[in-house]
Amino acid sequence: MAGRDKATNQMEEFKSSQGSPDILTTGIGSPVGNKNASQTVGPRGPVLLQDFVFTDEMAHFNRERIPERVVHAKGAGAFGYFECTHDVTKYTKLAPFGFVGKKTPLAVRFSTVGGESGSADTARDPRGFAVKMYTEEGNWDMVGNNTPIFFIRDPFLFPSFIHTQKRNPQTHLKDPDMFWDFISLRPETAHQVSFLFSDRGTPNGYRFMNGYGSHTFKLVNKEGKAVYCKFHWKCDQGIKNLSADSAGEISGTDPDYAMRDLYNAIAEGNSPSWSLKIQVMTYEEAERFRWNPFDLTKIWPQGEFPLIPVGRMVLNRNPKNYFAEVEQIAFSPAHMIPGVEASPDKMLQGRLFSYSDTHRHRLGSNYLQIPVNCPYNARLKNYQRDGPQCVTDNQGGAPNYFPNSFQGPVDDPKWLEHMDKHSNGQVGRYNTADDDNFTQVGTFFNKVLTDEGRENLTSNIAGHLIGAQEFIQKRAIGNFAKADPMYGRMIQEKIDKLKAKNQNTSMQHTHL
Ligand code: HDE
Repeated sequence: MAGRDKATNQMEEFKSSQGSPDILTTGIGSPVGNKNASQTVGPRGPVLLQDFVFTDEMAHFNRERIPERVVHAKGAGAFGYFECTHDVTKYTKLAPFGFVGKKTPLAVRFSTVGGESGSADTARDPRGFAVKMYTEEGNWDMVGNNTPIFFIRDPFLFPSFIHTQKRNPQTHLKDPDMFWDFISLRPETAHQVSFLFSDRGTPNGYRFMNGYGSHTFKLVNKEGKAVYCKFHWKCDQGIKNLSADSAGEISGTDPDYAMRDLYNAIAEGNSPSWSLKIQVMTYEEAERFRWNPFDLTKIWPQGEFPLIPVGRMVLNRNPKNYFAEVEQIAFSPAHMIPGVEASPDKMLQGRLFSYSDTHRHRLGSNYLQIPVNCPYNARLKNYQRDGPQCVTDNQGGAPNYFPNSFQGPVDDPKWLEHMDKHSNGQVGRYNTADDDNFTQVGTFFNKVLTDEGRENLTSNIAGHLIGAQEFIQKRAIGNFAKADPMYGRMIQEKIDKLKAKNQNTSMQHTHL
């Protein structure tokens, strides 16, 4: 129909792709005679237990929901390919980077973090940027965000941090005291909070933002030599952000704004793309670097570690079914393939455990058999068998134990991981709370942001922080001031103005 966008017109498009309707069946495939009436004794009921047509439908409906993701619950997915455009084989043997021109199919899921699966797309929040490449050496996931850094540097703090971003346990409301209490007690959050409250905290949909692997990873080449690396997905559409006001307005008028925008762009053949670049640091450079190169609250300056081009990702297919291909897609930083390995980054190490664990809870222990998760470009052969909802041939009559004398799959030392040396550090619980929390925040405030950016950042923080109690406000402002006294001052001034304004309004109300 004229004037309707592709997303709005999806039902109509389905209709035109069909000839006549198929015959309706139950779950066992048996044809159904009447879909409008349950089987009853007489026209007024009761309903018969023998009515499998009805109970089959109702029992399935009762089980439709699976747990939503504990974070990143609201998201949009798309499919496409990665094309290698530059030779980086001196750094890595990663299959998708095998030769210039090589194409690898992939899936992407973009998301917000804190809101539930029905929440608004334009909320101030980091955006998830998760990529799954289906390579011949297995599925490789890069589960990143649209920011190169994160709030914390020890994974043990993550559950608490997320609790403060979600709902108060009694009121079930978002709680500014909880949010700013945690943020101000853990000053390593200052860098990411500064990104979040700048205009970058409200990107204009998913097509106009960068993505980052964020962590430090290890790349390993064919000769077994390793370097450290950071991944950057540079948006070919250019960066576009929403102002705080328009983000707020859109969350009321079209809470699914980002999802709709991505769907329509792809459906109209307007495929968005991102260029993949890497930064590389040798082991020797890592030893000498003035910051901990494995600290996720910090970036590697591009002046010292320049971006090296690798390839391009193009998204050109929408999901055919949201639940099957997006709700059930299961990303994990632990899904790595030869050529990329974990660095000592504590946050990455914590995530290596967490994701598969949540998938086993959310999707079941055979989650890797779900079509969108299965490594369809690789030859999957192993000794894993059975479990709930096994939907493959369960590897037929192949031996289910190792070692065996019956041609079961064998390991090959050529695929061994890179052997790392770890310095003989002492086992302990190391407090990293004061590991230079402010130098890079100062650089962001002074050098990266424009005057307008600084204004927006400080008014966005003030507008949110004013909801917290005064002692929390003071502590938070004290932290920002450590990055730059002007940063703290600008927030304080805006809070004072807001307070005066609120007081005036309440006085006017008392006069009425
Ligand atoms: Fe996640 N995160 N995360 N995260 N994360 C999840 O996994 C977790 C972190 C990110 O579209 C969960 O499947 C821990 C950083 C994305 O399906 C969960 C820690 C970055 C997605 C989880 C972090 C991310 C998730 C929830 C700290 C960017 C959505 C459901 C140690 C570099 C992926 C799920 C998708 C999802 C745990 C921190 C990105 C619970 C423990 C840092 C894009 O497993």
